Amino acid sequence: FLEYAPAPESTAILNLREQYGLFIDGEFVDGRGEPFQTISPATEARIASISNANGADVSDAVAAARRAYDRTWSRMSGRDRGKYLFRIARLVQERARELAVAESLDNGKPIKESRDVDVPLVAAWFFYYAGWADKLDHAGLGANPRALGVAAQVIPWNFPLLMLAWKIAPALAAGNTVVLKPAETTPLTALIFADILQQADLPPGVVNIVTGAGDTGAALVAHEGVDKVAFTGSTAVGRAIAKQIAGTEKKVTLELGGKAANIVFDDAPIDQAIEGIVNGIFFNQGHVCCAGSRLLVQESIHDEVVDRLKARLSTLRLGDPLDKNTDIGAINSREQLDRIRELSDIGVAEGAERWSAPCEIPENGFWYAPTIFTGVQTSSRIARDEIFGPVLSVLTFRTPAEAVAKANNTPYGLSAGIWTDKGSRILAVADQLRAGVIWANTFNRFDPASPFGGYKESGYGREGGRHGLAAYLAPATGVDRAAAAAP
Ligand code: TXE
Repeated sequence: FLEYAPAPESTAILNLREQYGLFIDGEFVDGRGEPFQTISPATEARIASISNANGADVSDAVAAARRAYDRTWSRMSGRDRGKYLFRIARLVQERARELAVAESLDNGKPIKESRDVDVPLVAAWFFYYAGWADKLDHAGLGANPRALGVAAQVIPWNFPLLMLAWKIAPALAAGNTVVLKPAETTPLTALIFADILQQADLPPGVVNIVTGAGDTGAALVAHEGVDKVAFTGSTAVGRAIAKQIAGTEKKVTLELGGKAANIVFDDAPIDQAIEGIVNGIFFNQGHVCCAGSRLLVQESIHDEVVDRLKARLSTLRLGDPLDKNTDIGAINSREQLDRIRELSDIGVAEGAERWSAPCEIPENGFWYAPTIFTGVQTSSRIARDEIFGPVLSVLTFRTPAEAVAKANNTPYGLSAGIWTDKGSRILAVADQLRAGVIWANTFNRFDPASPFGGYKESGYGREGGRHGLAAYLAPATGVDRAAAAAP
């Protein structure tokens, strides 16, 4: 037998600073608000002090983005913008290890995920949109579409760097400038990314990063100098943002919560399906808006699937996110852990049966063992609310029609999965599902060319692909600025 030898990545590669400033107009500056600490959720140890942007700092950032838009970025050819994006993509690749270690340290996700999934996808997003920068005529909005101007982007903590890439890459390719606010529990990689922007010689003000909590985000979204708002986060905040900007000229895209059904038919390739179910809900500790958090399994194979899931989950290793052997990392914050515990306890109170994988939970930090609920009623909270943690609710169905009805019985509509051997069934079921992204015989696969986004309370607008680019463009009107500015 091979001995299990922990092999943690070292944080020495990070050259961590004691204090991180805001990134405004190409420089790091101190925020005027009270600085806050970012901690490792795996140990609760302090990582660094982070500047807090107040309203005046947000105004400075928006003004810098406006100047950069007027003076440089909107006058530059698409091909030149593309060169900057290619350069950023290559620098992300060169500094991949550092970014992966920083992400796992600050967020709590296993290093093998940040190293093999998050950071490579960040580079892929910049490469993909770099290629679009000089092809905007093909974005589906007719000839010479215009950039919108200054984009305010507010992102969550579950994929800090990847959400940054999803937001910044299409915005810049389309010719917008950006003020981005990372989540307060995970600011670190956005600030290292600012360093990469300096290294890439991106003109000052094209991207500005303001750190802070919800009030910083609210000030940014409300700022009158902003032309476009892109938000990923909770449905509650998404709703508040939509209300706040209703009646203004700002454009908005919202990517909110989810409660995806992962539908497993009795003819599914079962080994593959078990891995897909595990990946669907336990990837990134279930902090995934498109997580397959409701398993809909055909009644005849329910017991077999549940037994096999329990056996598989018993082999997962929970622990140090920087250990390359870790499968399940830390929950991102105490608040999120409390939310998961509360909903999980409600599940028990509502009569479902809870089973948790036999993990040793570290003494410090925020942890939750992979958990499965069986005997779940469709009306129960754990079948309806987004838990956003490593908790799977198992429900059953008998016929494809019942599977579709149950899958759609949710206020959300972000994603879904279908597992079956029959191609015709995949197409028939997919046609009836109200979900923006549908995977067949796989789950949680992402590609920059695929549009991602939801129906119903999962928000509106699409990120990724041509649709994600179009979300940062308007059809040409009057004088063609790009042509007028060209030499
Ligand atoms: O989200 P918030 P939280 C869901 C998930 C989770 C729940 C709460 O169910 O349990 O939301 O998470 C900024 N104006 N998702 O509280 O508050 C905030 O600073 C402008 C799903 O962390 O929505 C952060 O940068 N911005 C989700 C970002 O919004 C505001 C990902 C998200 O935080 C603001 C995260 C305001 N009034 C949570 N208030 C997904 N779709 O992937 C807060 N923010």
